[in-house]
Amino acid sequence: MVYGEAVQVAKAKYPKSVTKTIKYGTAGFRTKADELDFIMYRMGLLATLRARDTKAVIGVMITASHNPEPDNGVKLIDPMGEMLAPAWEAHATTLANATDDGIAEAMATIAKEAGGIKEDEKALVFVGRDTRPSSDRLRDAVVAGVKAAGGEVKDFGVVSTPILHFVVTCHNDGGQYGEPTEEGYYKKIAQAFAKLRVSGASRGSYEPTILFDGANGVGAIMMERFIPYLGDSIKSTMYNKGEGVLNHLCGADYVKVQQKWPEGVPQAQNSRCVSVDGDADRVIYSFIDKNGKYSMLDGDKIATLVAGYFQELLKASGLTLKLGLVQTAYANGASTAYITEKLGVPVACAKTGVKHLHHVALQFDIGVYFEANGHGTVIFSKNAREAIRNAAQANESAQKLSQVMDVINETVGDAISDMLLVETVLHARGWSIEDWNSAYADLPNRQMKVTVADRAVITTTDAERVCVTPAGLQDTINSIVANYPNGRSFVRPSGTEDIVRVYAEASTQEGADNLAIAVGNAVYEQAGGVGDRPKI
Ligand code: G16
Repeated sequence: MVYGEAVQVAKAKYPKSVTKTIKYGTAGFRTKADELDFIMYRMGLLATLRARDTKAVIGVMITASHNPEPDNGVKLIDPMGEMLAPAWEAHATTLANATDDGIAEAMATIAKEAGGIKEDEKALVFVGRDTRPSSDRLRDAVVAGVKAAGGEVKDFGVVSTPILHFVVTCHNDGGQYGEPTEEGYYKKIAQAFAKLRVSGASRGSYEPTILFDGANGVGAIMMERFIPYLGDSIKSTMYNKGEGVLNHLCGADYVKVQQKWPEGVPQAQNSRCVSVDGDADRVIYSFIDKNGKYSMLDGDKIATLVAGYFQELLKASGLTLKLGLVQTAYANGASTAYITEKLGVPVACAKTGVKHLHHVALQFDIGVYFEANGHGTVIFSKNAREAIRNAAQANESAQKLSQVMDVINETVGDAISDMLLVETVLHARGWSIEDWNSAYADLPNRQMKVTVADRAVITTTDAERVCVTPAGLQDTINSIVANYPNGRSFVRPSGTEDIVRVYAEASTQEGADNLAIAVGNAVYEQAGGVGDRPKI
């Protein structure tokens, strides 16, 4: 039988262990690690089909990123480093939900719908994994899936998500974007970064020293390997290198959501602390000023810093390229006002998930896209790339733009490359982190999680800013928000955790906190809350 081996191996080694329907979410499949073996195996099968379909290498990253350590997950990477195409997300869901005996039929249907994928064509899949204890075992399941479908695997071992995206892209474009190895990634970015500070690493109020919070995950390992390539251009002191629990009381998600300094990092005044998440695709800055006041600089602050710098370089170079910024509903209202009113850069809003932001950013020549949680990058159209490279021969600002382009990992949000981009802009401006932070003041905000029996009962529209079901919930939210000056709030089901997220902002922190609690309780009451009532 066609794909018969896929069924046999599934039944013998990776039988389906979960009956509930599962869906390819914001960033692939994500749940408790011990429920994932059969899904990993099936994603190995699917990646092989996709590799044949595209006649290119496909990436499989085993990670649950910001989630707690006992969780795990899988994201598939398309040929040019993009997230898996939407039609294939649907195929992934179909294959994950098939019975063991139904695997062959599901694979045959996918092959047919994709226009006739041949069973015996070559297929190569690149696999990477984070540092979770379960990731090793789940890698074996992915490899078994690829092999059962007749494909081959190149295992990159423990690697960050953005590096896996980079090597997939470089392999598929014949090395144009860079050398398709982990070392190739370090070399390309470090060289571009060093060139931008040949005149000295210190400048004005800028000092090239950072505290690096590795979230006890793969980001710490990647950064430690990266440091020798960076030489004197930046001095990074490493914390949370793996001695503690992954993402626990540290890392980008903790710092952003809790608005707290990461544990394990000394509270040195006026030092830049850089926190990455569990697979190093998000970054958040924070610092404590000379008066002991703590501030956190998130993806909005990064996006506005970067967009402002690009605008300046574009103006100075005389290049007429369309620059734009893409945010989500989580973007702080003050950041959107700053970028549109003060900088005059157009802003678009997309649904949560970098795949959505990336898609919208394609409408600009230079598209800066960032989620407030620190996940994002900058992408350049072919036209922009050529115009910048051509102008770089005779124009200093265009040359800088060209070098900055090489510091950026365009394939996906990348904590380490984004950090070096931020450091580049701060250096160019001679700014301390305090100077950067003073560009605009965030509206006080609060995020909250609410547990409900079935988060699918919540559906949204208008880039997740309006709740459609359960009926009446949006009216309740509107009437609560009306009580808070500068109030704004929305709710949406998470695509990575089994919870509903609540976002609230208002003119005071007390207002934002109370708004979040009130809206959280409305969700609890109207959307089937379970367990404890929401609290901060
Ligand atoms: C993933 C996605 C992000 C998203 C985040 C939270 O991040 O890649 O785009 O913002 O999950 O998503 P949700 O609110 O749907 O749970 P990561 O870093 O965990 O892969």
